[in-house]
Amino acid sequence: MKMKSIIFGITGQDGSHLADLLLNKGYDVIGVARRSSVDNTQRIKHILNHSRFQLVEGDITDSGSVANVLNNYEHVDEVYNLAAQSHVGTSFSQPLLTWDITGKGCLNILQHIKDYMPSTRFYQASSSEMFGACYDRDREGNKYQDENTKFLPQSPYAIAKCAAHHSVRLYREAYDLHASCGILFNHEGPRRGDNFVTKKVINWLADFVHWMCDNNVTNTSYLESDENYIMYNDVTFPKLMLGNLDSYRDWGYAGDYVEAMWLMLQQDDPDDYVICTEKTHSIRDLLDASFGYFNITNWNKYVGQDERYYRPAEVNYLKGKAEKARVKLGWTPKHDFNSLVKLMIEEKLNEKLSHNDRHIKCV
Ligand code: NAP
Ligand code: G4F
Repeated sequence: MKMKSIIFGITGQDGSHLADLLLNKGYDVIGVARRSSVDNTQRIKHILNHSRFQLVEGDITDSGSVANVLNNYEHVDEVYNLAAQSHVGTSFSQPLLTWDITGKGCLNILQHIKDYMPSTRFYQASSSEMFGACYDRDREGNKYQDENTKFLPQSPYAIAKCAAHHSVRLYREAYDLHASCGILFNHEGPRRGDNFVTKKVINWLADFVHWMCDNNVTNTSYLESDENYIMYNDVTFPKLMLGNLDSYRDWGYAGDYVEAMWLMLQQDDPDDYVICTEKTHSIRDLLDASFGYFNITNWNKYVGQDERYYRPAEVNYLKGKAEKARVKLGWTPKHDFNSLVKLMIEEKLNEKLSHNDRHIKCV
């Protein structure tokens, strides 16, 4: 029998990858997108006309809207809640909005499932941000987080995610719902939002190498820099401005991680799983790897730091342990950090080439 799924957060990075995966598996997919004054379907353009895909309007902060969407379909097998105000920095300037979307939004969906569709399986997008300042140590003294690590959230975003996470656990235990949480560590890719650090660095680099080409800069040693700009003769290019360079993240590829979401809902019993690569890298490592792709070793000359990009509280160290997912789901990531950076750079360069029909000959 054909499977039917509903994805909240369809227009986001993960929503688009999950839709690709489910359509490939033969599912009917209903994607829920909120009303927007501009087109927000960039990441799902390629499936908009798919015969088994349907896009509907809905907002998870509005319980009536959630009910309208869910009531419209019979025999829904799986509901995935990927919708969130997902930017940690933004959650400090918009904490209440973040709470409404990222925390309460999940409860709006859960409550409806409990009351009207209790046999539908539910996935919640939990986050490694929930660990915040907490980690455990293995026998060798190495820090890690897994399903047993305590939560000590360091942002309004993480607090909202903890509330949603505990709501799912409670509804699973109290009402016997098949509801699972994926505690996903950072995952990226070409569809990543522009204001997350990986994509920000790679977008800037692609523009920078094009600027060098356009100005016939054949050797970076000809470049000068001041606090804000990179200079070549009388032309300038703005430096890459970042915040904290000393935090560590466990970065994986989004395309690999949506497979784990689906696997969680195929298990007989619902549960929570950490999904990660088990490797960690600092923002400095990210700069080494991405500038290194273009053989630029001294990125310090091109990168500045700006207070605006620091957060009032930081998560300094994330490195997961995915043993449970490996053993129970049979899940392992296919991409590592270096292949992820390469993939993101090459996709970005291809995109620029197809837009501008230009060649990067000087790097
Ligand atoms: P994303 O690109 O920011 O996508 C978030 C999605 O939520 C977008 O489709 C957005 O719509 C939608 N949304 C926001 N507010 C909404 C509302 N009120 N009603 C309905 N939809 C709304 O995030 P992502 O990277 O795909 O992440 C997916 C989920 O996993 C999120 O819950 C995120 O917090 C969580 N997560 C992500 C990571 C990661 O590293 N990517 C790690 C752990 C957990 P618009 O397009 O209109 O903004
Ligand atoms: O790329 P980020 O904004 O991701 P962050 O804060 O780790 O959150 C992402 O991963 C979470 C999972 O752990 C998700 F739940 C969440 O939804 C999101 O997808 O920042 C990564 C690190 C931070 O330490 C930040 O302070 O990079 C640092 N950073 C330094 N300069 C910067 C910048 N981050 C951003 N966004 N922009 C900067 O200029």
